[in-house]
Amino acid sequence: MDTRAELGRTLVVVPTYNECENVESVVGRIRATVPEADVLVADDASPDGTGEIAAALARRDPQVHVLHRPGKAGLGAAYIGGFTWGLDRAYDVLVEMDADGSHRPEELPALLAALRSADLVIGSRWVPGGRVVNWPKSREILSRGGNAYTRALLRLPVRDATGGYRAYRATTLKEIGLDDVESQGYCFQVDLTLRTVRAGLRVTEVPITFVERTRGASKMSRAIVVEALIRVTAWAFSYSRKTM
Ligand SMILES: Nc1nc2c(ncn2[C@@H]2O[C@H](COP(=O)(O)OP(=O)(O)O)[C@@H](O)[C@H]2O)c(=O)[nH]1
Ligand SMILES: [Mg+2]
Repeated sequence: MDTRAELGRTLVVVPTYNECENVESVVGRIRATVPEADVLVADDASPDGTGEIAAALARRDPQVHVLHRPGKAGLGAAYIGGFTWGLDRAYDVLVEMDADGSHRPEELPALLAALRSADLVIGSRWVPGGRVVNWPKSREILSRGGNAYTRALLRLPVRDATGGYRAYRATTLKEIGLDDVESQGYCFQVDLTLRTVRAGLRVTEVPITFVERTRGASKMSRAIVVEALIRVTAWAFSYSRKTM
């Protein structure tokens, strides 16, 4: 499907930290599935050489780019860097996609199709039709529980506010503003969802099949979970004070 006519130019931002076994495969799958879209690998100076592999891919393909960042600064900072790079170059659609194969590039056309009548599309594990493959029960409980807590406290009309497979219109990112976003892991996703909803913009969830990585290691940590818990709770209280 050619999305250019209605949506304009698309940039898929893929953050990487030690994804040497995954980066070539995910970039190849994106390019094969959505050939009109450009790809930006946002690498935090991965010690395993991911940045150099991405640079070699970029030399072979003018639609692949690399943002070499100085060191590991978290997922949120990598996305802000990637989005800023894309907005500076006048892309109309900015996509978030993990490098580890969890977010299947083959599902990107469905996200982009939904963006025609939305300002943010979230690839969702927790709407009917969404699934998770190869997750231990503990990760599922954490994600479902975290999302239930977030939805209840922040009154977000979204089932998968922590999901990181997303398509934003450039206009959405400009309107919500990225300069003062400090949150990192899952919290980054909730932060941008909250900003989009509070700006009165349209958020749509599209069911996805999330496939846990088979190569490389997860960077999820206790600190990322604790950060999300603290910030979500703090946002709920600061907002209710403001609206009282
Ligand atoms: N640039 C950058 N990418 C990161 C960082 N932390 C995680 N990532 C990437 O973000 C994506 C999701 O991370 P992952 O470890 O799979 O988290 P999980 O899916 O929650 O277990 C992967 O593509 C990672 O390589 C970071 O600090 N910097
Ligand atoms: Mg992952």
